[in-house]
Amino acid sequence: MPWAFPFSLPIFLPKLPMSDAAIADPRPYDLLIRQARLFADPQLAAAPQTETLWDIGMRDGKIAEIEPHLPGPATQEIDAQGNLASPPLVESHIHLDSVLTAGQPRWNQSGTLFEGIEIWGDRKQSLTHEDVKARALQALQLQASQGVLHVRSHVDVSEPKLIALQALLEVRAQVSRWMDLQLVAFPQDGLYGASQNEALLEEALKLGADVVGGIPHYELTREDGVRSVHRLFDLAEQYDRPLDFHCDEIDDPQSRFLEVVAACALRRGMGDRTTASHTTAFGSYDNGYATKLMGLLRRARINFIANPLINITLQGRGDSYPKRRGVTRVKELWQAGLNVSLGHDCIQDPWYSLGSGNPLDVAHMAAHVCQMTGQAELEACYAMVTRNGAKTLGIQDYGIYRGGPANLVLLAAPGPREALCQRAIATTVITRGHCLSQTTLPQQHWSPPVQAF
Ligand code: 17E
Ligand code: FE2
Repeated sequence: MPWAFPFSLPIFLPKLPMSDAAIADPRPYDLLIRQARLFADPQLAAAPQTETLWDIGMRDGKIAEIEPHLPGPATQEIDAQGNLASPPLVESHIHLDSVLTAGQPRWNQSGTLFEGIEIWGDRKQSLTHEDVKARALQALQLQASQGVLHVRSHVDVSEPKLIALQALLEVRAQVSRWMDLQLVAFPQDGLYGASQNEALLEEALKLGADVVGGIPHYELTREDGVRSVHRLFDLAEQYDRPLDFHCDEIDDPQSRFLEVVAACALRRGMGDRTTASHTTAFGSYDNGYATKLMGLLRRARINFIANPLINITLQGRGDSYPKRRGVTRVKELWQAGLNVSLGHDCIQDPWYSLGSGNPLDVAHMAAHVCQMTGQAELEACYAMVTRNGAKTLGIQDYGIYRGGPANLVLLAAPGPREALCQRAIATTVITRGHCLSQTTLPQQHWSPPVQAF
């Protein structure tokens, strides 16, 4: 049961004719979506229901009714024309402080993580509050217009003035009416890479960072890496925050910090609040060790985030042929029933000069790199940019159900496979019952020649 949903939400049961709630509240709906296709499970399970189309009435930022036909009236109506109404897309891993800086001050020639960290080290010398805010807002708007309403961003806190963090705390407040943004205090240069970094990370937590970050594979020694994991779990307990590590993002099969993270999570009972991001070395471990590790992961039940767009390009740069794919064992983790989501990681920055901000691009790449092309596998890839991300981010009220938050995206596709295939346009994005973004489909005029020349 790879897509079992471990926390329960109210079950959406259509009622006919009209429900008590509709009779009890005679006010017009603020927004009424007509003729939408819905997932059979409000939390998004496998396939959408194919037969019935639904009207979704929204009032006061909540979903008031879901029925095959709602009489209205409504202040605003949108015809979904049989397309999919999906819970919002979830961006579970991005670096908003570095977005849209590709080529500044220079391009990444080797294409490696390490050259990226060096270039970012130079670029962050010239960070300003306004620079970070403007780029982050542009990226969030780009993502929201493509259906993303929940974002977890890492913020480099190994910069002595914490400029990026201060700016992103303001951005978090500024977007809070339409976007749910979490900030991870991420020590890019290592918790022990410079003497002030540990104190800076703690300061970031005091200032309001939501999540404790780490990068054990980049610490100066293996011992420092292990020590950093223990220290970060201590801080997470002290400040009551979840954890999200950049973990084993390297081709080195000897990089084994995932076992340290999983063991700490298991011993402290923090599995569902712990996330291992990237874990690309897991794709390089031999099967003997990987099998033993999988047993620990099943017990620890931590969350995983893969970033296939980035890691298919960053990793394997030292290989000739055969060349590794550099992505963690997504399919096997999913088959083991563990929670895996997918992140964009970068939008045009020192690590990746491409990036549209669309999670459907990420899921599309995962389907290829992880060879998840069967029907259920494609639906799983879709779940990895929606509800699995919501679980990692700890979002309690995720899904389209009566009484739930009026957050959804209409995609120009009838189901998840088609959405991935076409990277379907998000024609309407609704946040808290408000229509945040609408995109019209491109018009094509097709006119074959009437005679051969
Ligand atoms: N920093 C890091 O350590 N790894 C990454 N993939 C990015 C930033 C984007
Ligand atoms: Fe990352």
